[in-house]
Amino acid sequence: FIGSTTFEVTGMTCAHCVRSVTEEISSVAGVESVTVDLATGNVTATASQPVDRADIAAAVDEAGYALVP
Ligand code: 9UX
Repeated sequence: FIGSTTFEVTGMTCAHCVRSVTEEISSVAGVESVTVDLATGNVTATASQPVDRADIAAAVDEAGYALVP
């Protein structure tokens, strides 16, 4: 994706979860900002260069959570 995209992430239950997911996704090359809504699991990421969705999924997995397909 490029621009702004919203993903759904399951398993986040606290502010530490939000921090972990935010940091992992932020480390993906090309990602410029990450916003997480804990209540809904919605994660909005922005990128100014193409980012592969699979890299986001891998980052979410690395943090210990799951990206809804
Ligand atoms: Mo958010 Mo935890 O936990 O073990 S980081 S519930």
